[in-house]
Amino acid sequence: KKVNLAIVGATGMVGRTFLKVLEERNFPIDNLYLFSSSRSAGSKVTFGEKEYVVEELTENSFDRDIQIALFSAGGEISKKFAPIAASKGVVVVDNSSYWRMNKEIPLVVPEVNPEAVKDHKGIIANPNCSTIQAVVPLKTLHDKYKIKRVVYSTYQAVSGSGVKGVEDLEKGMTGNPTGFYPHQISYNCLPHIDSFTENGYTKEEIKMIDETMKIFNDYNLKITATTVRVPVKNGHSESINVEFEKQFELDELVESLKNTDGVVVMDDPKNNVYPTAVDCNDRDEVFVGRIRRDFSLDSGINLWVVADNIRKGAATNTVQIAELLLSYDLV
Ligand code: 11C
Repeated sequence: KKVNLAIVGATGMVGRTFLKVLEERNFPIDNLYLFSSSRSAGSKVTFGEKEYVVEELTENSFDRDIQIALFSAGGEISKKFAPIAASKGVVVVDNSSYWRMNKEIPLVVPEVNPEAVKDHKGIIANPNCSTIQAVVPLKTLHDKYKIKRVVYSTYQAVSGSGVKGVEDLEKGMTGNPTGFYPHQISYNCLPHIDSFTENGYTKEEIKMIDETMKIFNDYNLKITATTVRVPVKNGHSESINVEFEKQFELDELVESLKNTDGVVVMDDPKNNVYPTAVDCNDRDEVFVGRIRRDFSLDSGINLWVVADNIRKGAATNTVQIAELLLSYDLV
């Protein structure tokens, strides 16, 4: 079965990666429609053998036979246009943060809670990149040992801010920062991703906490987070400290991570083997290393988790959700 598919935000960093991932995975597309703001409308994009002209997104864009739309054009666009598309029978898979915590909207990581897509009412949300890469390995551990508490500390690449973040880092390296970040990002670390909230946490930290609970459908989890922007071009790294209710054998725990869909264990410290952002660039899996017992806890571990935030953290996960729609016969 082939579908007519639309991409909203087709010229952005994630939008372009949607096209790459769709092509690589041979997603069954009949007609493809590409939308952007008026600024990028008219640009030409090649997909497969064909060249497509990007159209300006308008309220009438979905007045045609489209089954699935992948959105990655920011929260305001999703807020306005996802319901318009859904009202016309399109299933929207939305990469923005706008719909994620809405009770009516499934928030899906295919390796973790694929069945949640079945509850969709026209919009499905793709989680934040830093949440996605965390929950893929944590799911196995939660199922086996029941997680009590998680401490997230992240080291996030500038590509998470889009092209402007990458530009500020690259220009900053040659002494000409653009001032996109509130402080110099080159040769620096900023404990500040997204805006600050009343309680002193940033929105990125709150997203990691709230989205993890929603994806696991477990609101008893105790989670805290510190999210940090680092001068890495692409690929988010995370130190994750986990406390369990049950006891575990480390060998068994590592084995179960090795057997987890979408996870690659890279853990051989004697030979300097552990994942790094540079090695994980352009990969779809979540890489886990430095797996070790936390001796300060009754039952707990530390993990180092790395993934390509534009692929598994955004484009690939969104395309995988679209694949679920097809495999469950929901479009
Ligand atoms: C970052 N996680 O690395 C952000 C980017 O909620 O979709 C994605 C923001 C979001 O800056």
